[in-house]
Amino acid sequence: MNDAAANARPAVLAFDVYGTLVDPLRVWTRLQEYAPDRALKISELWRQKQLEYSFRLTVMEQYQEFEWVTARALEYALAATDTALGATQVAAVLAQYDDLEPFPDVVPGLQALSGLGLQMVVFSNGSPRMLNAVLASSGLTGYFAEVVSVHDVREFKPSPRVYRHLLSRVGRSGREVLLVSSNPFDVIGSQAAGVPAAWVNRSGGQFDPIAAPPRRVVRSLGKLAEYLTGR
Ligand code: LAC
Repeated sequence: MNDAAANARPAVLAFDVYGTLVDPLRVWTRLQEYAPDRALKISELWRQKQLEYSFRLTVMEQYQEFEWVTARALEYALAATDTALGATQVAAVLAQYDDLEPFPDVVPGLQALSGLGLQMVVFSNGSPRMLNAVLASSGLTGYFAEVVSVHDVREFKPSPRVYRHLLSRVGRSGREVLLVSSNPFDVIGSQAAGVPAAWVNRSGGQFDPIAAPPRRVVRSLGKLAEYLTGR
């Protein structure tokens, strides 16, 4: 893509959810009640295994809903840290996945982005039920015209099929859409499938060196709004 195309204002912004709009590591607050000495370790391992299982199931062509993947990843994280929780506690921890907090820049950022007149959609590995629940509990539902789930194609990010599904759902070509994600694997997958991406790098994290870093790197959604308005 040449610079003019890369810098053109997109017609659609497609937002990743977990790690971009809401913080999945916040599950540790509930875990803290049950396993205070290792709550953060469990939540990090949980997230890591959740993604690993989604990648592996896609490569094996053995899709399962993200809810199932999330439950199996928690099972692993608890066993790996020698944490024994009862069925009610496990259910309470899993339920917290429907009740995650937005990052502090998300609401002001979405407000600023809403003023730009672009279509805004959600695009996530989450099942439609999970996405509707987490968007409602975090108060974000109203910002988005559509909720696009990979569930429709029964593969997870970063399969190119899911990015093509996004394009077909919004009825646009790749260069008219901008993926907004904090997850480097998502940014790389999107760009590989011909959909430009902006990387929301809140913490100054590292990009994966298996692809060139994106030119659009922002610290917050507010900075993305400034970038898109050329400020
Ligand atoms: C999602 C994962 C990648 O929301 O965070 O799709």
